[in-house]
Amino acid sequence: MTANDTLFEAAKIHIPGGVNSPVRAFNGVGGTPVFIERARGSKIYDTEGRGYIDYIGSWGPMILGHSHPHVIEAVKVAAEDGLSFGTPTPFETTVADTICRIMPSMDKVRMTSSGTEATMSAIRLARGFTGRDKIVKFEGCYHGHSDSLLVKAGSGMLTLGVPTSAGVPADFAKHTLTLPYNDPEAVKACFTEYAGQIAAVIVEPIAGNMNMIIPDQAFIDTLRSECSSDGAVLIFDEVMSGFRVGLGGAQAHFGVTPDLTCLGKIIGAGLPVGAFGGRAEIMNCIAPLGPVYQAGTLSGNPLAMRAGQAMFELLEAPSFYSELEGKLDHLLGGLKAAADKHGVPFKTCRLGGMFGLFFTDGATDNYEAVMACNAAHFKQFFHGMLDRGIYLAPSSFEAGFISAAHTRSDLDHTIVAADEVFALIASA
Ligand code: HOZ
Repeated sequence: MTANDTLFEAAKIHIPGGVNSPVRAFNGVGGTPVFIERARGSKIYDTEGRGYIDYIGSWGPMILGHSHPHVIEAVKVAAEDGLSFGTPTPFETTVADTICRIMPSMDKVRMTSSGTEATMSAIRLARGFTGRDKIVKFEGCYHGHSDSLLVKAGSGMLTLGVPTSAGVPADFAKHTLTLPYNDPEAVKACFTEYAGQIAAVIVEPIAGNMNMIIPDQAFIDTLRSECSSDGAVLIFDEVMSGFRVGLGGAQAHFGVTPDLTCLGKIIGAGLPVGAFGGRAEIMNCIAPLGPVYQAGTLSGNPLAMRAGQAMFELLEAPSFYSELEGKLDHLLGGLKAAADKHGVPFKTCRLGGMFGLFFTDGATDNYEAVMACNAAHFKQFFHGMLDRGIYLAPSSFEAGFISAAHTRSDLDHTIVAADEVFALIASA
């Protein structure tokens, strides 16, 4: 038994499954999760000091790379000033101003402690604003783990093969209408059937919880037009795509203005935080201004706010995102060439610093297509890469992330490792 195995056995005694979030458990790929002790730049290190080139980046927020000195300094200064006050702070205002400037769809924004709280609160707000109960979500999209959103969900739910959770009362789930992703006709038909009853449509405008899908412009445009004509609230869940696919997120990419936007861990540079914001008319319905209650002692935590503001200062550098894209073009081009060399069906996609890997030569544009990818090839690829010091998400349903700290040498090392692993897959 390795030292890492021993850690996992110890963790399982008092932590269900040994993990505090299911996608960490390696259920989708088999084997023992690697216990990480520290991280710097593009790398994370296990308890025996072995380094891995990290393409998860704490599921998105480490866009500058781990332990970036500018962010760490901000956190150190903030920690000296106190960890939590439960009062307003000037730092919340600074971050709110920054977010609303970068994403002009938001007149106002409310901080939370996680993306789950952001989406849960946005749904409640949409229901309170419209006086309607039904919400629309899409198959394979994951919006955190509040009850009404755990229906046909992605991420860990897909990894575990249980897209609808036990413990969600049928009375809650009956208000959630689930439609196929990237299908404008299904959206139109739903609004015809449920005209005047839909409070909100919530969508990952770039899906990152069923691998990565960049939907058609027509799908996003249809969401906007149907919500506008029916009086429903359009909610973009940009917990994964926000500030990752580009500074202005998916809404800037598509040129579509949602009514509400949900953000997550990236706005605290990796510290626990989330946010939701949007049109003033809707946001003014939240307590203390309006009747929709929403609260949190740790919301807008001063460490998270000061870390986030430090990160935003660097994200706004003119070439920040084009450099990420250049790195991903090199990486994904190299992976694709290696797969082709060995005859392994393989495709990639990317936007900004976010990417998807698909073991298929078929379609990759909706939930069914992703489910049809070769899961056995992914497992072999994941473990082969892990053995070679490359850390990918332990599920074929999660998007990958690159950071500003990834070097050309990291990328080339990854391509060389992939070449070896594709050769093994081809010979199996
Ligand atoms: N599901 C998120 C990533 N797609 C966060 C990871 C988690 O659930 O722990």
